[in-house]
Amino acid sequence: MPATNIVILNFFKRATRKITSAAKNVFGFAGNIFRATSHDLESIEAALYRADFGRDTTQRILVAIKQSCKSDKELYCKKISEIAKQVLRTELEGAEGTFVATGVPEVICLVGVNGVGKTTTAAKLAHAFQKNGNEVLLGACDTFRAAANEQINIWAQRTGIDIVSSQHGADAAAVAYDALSATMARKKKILLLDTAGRMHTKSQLLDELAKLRRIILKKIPESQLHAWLIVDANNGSNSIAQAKAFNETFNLDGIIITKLDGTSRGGALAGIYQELKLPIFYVGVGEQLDDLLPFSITNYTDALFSDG
Ligand SMILES: Nc1nc2c(ncn2[C@@H]2O[C@H](COP(=O)(O)OP(=O)(O)OP(=O)(O)O)[C@@H](O)[C@H]2O)c(=O)[nH]1
Ligand SMILES: [Mg+2]
Repeated sequence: MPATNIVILNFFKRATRKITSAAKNVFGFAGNIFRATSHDLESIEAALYRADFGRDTTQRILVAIKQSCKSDKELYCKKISEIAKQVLRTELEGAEGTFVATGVPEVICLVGVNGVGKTTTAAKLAHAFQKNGNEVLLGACDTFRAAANEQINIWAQRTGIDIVSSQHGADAAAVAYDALSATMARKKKILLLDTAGRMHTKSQLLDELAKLRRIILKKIPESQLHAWLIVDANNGSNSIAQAKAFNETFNLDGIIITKLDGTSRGGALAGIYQELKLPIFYVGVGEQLDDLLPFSITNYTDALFSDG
């Protein structure tokens, strides 16, 4: 079957407003520093580190600013913002993820450490896919946390999306298998699996994910199984270690960054991409169903370096 782009979500009107407000937290202060001290590289450097840009990106931005300073002694905040924006855009080249379906059903497994927003993102994605005309089923594979089942079932009810869940303590891989069987029987296009939060340092918990993966691959080809790491923007560069550990277990093929609406560390996104080179499909910008935006380099960098 030829590859069909099944996800073209047009959220851009909301994107600009939402990410701009996220960016005020991230870079409101940096914008001010740029404005007030246009030649004070130390302040600019400190601001970049505070926003969690990490050493490499920070240094590349500083080098670019210094080079421009040589030829232009009267750099204004706006110009510094433009230089930083340009560096960041280059760093993020290729980071915009586009989800392409190679067959039916596609299975997307959401993984990540505790509390990053997996369940909320599962609901948001299900809602967005469904709105786009793709029939979805939710699989409640967090059988570990007592209230998890109830939480995702409430989302399923609110969105009117089919769900397969089991008892607290059940085998998560068995739930995934049942959910996949139901997806096929009901001819749904996408199965979204919510999984339990697990520390990336606990190999036993990661082994459970490996089992889930093996079970799914008994029924569908590898090209139809996706694993997206959910990363909380507030975790900053710690997410890189998480991503590496999850990647070893589950061959990650994408990332979603949540909580960009309330973070002062949004700069870590660049470092995460540099390190992993995994496409960023969406960003979460709030707790409601529609607070999920396709990742856009232009919107993100504009917002980070806006002086508003
Ligand atoms: N502000 C904001 N809050 C979010 C976002 N995504 C999720 N949350 C909130 O983060 C908290 C945790 O979200 P969950 O979806 O339960 O996270 P989880 O990864 O499933 O948690 P565990 O299953 O316990 O590992 C909830 O209060 C969500 O409403 C986001 O993009 N922005
Ligand atoms: Mg959860």
